Amino acid sequence: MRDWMKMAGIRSSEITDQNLFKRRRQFLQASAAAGVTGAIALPNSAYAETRGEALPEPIVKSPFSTTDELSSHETITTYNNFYELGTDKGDPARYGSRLKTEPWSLTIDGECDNPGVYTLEDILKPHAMEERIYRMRCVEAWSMVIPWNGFALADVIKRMKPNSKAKYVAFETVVQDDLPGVQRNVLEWPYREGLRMDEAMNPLTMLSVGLYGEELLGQSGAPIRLVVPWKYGYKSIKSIVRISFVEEQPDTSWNMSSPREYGFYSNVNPERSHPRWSQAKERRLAGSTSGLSALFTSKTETQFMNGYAEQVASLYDGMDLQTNH
Ligand SMILES: Nc1nc2c(c(=O)[nH]1)N[C@H]1C(S)=C(S)[C@@H](COP(=O)(O)O)O[C@H]1N2
Ligand SMILES: [Mo]
Repeated sequence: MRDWMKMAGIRSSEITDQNLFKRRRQFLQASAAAGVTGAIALPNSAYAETRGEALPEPIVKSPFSTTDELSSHETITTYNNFYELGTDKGDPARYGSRLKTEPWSLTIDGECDNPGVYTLEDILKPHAMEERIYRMRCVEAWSMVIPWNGFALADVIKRMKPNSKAKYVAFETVVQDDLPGVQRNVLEWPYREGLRMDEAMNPLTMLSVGLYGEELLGQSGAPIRLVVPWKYGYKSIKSIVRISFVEEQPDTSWNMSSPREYGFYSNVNPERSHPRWSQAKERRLAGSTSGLSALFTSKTETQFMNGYAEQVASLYDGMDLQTNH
């Protein structure tokens, strides 16, 4: 393994996967050109195969969108973190179709007047579909610009009528035992996340059901996930089956596994280094840069709260953001 790979935090297995992936695609393209059909079992990671169903119109464009250059659909759906599907960046795309998303229900419980088990339809129906182009920043120092489709989490929370004891919102991901990452105990399942009530109610916080006008694929957290653009990527929990209104700060997966590295707040902060990676800079995986070629692009400065400070910094007035990281 070469030093620049180590410095970039890349495992050799990822390189192998990326190469394999490219070769598989070339093979598929070649066999398509040669008119070979049906006889071969297509690998799950075949990018051309994996497109979500088109979302119904209208999709309203949000004023919260950035004008930064978009990441490509291919980059967004083939370079992912979703540990239930495996720990390599290519695993979520490879195994995404194994995630069973129909039927899907969401349990809403805890301190609210309208708890219950809701179907995905129940949750989506009253809300206008938006497109919001957000910068997303992973703690591993790469970032993407993603055209999400969905709506404000606040709109769903209001319908559930949380009571005065509801100080936090806790989220859980589905646990499907046959998923390759779930079988290995890399994290304690279910994957858990949480927000303080005012963070959850902030208009930037969204529930997403699609991207680029298409339903989410398994690797992106189908059928419904959280998107919190001013926090590190791991707060944006995928494939949500439970939302709970709670009085105490909830446990979160990464904080449980490594509290020194991952705090509850997880606001993007270039001035607070993660013990293993500086957070001052990032590699933007946008335009023509894909996951692997981005290693050769230069890093850009990471912005405080990922550039969303104007909208959200006041939520943390008076808090020490080094301690409350
Ligand atoms: N359930 C679940 N949600 C998850 C993760 C995960 O492993 N499991 N990974 C997180 C991390 S570390 C990141 S960076 C983002 C990546 O989202 P993306 O693959 O859509 O870019 O998903 C987050 N949500
Ligand atoms: Mo991440």
